[in-house]
Amino acid sequence: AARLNGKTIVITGASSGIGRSTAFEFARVAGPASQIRLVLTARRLNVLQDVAADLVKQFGDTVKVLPVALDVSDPDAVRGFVPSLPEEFRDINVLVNNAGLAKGFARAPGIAEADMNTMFATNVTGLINLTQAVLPIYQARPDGGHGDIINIGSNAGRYPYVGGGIYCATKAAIRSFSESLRQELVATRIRVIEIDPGQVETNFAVVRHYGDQAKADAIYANVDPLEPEDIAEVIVFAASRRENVVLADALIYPSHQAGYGVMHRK
Ligand code: NDP
Ligand code: 8X3
Repeated sequence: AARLNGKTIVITGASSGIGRSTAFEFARVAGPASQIRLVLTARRLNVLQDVAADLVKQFGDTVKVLPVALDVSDPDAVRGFVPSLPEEFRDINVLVNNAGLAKGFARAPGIAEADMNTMFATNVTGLINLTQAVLPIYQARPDGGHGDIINIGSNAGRYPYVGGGIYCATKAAIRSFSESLRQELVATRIRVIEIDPGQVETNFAVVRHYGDQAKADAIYANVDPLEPEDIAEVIVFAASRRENVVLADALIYPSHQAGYGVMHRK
């Protein structure tokens, strides 16, 4: 898509799952002459370097890829992120706020404070801090500003469930922040886009179960979940619309899901 030509795209949580797939989808849709720049961020730099190498292997060096270690839950790291970018990667056009996680299924009053803090610091304050770090770049452009903020929420942000008190609250907070931000920026060309996936098979369930692969596998047993590519396609579709088109909000389920617990099991 020519609309992506020359763009600099920052993806958080690009070492796995939806974020990783989104990097490949941007490269695929933009095409070989597009000269897009991808800034891939996550905590695990070595994994990002492997993703970058795979991208170059698949798409050649027409896609410029920069892996950067960034823990979004660390406000100082987020503050230092934009100034630390090499100049050719600093003129950001698209920010995909994808890094996020759930920890456990505990119910109050049994919710571990550390889990609560990790979820809020990553999913909410991390996302907001990075958005605030990037917005001035957008606002320096004509017409009040240009650029895309793409926030990955969840069906969990719309329909809270038992054992999801904190995770659901973080995703509801993203939804609320996205809505406010879109209103605050209405006089600009800055697009605020929220993508809310239902069940996607990624490393998400392993992380939620503190690394217990068997419990994670049970979540995806006898269902037909989305693949990360399915969400990546919608993210890149939203970013490659005509500038006056804002895909403000999308809820994406696999066909056998119609709510958190509303799941057809085979
Ligand atoms: P994965 O666990 O596969 O990927 C999560 C990514 O986030 C990893 O790249 C991880 O990288 C990164 N990450 C985690 N913590 C931090 C941090 N503090 N700083 C920077 N990066 C971090 O899961 P998904 O791809 O499924 O998750 C992506 C997003 O999609 C999340 O926001 C999740 O809430 C959301 N989502 C997922 C759904 C699902 O069913 N899978 C459904 C709805 C929404 P690293 O460990 O290297 O830092
Ligand atoms: C992750 C999806 O439904 O497991 O956001 O909370 S869910």
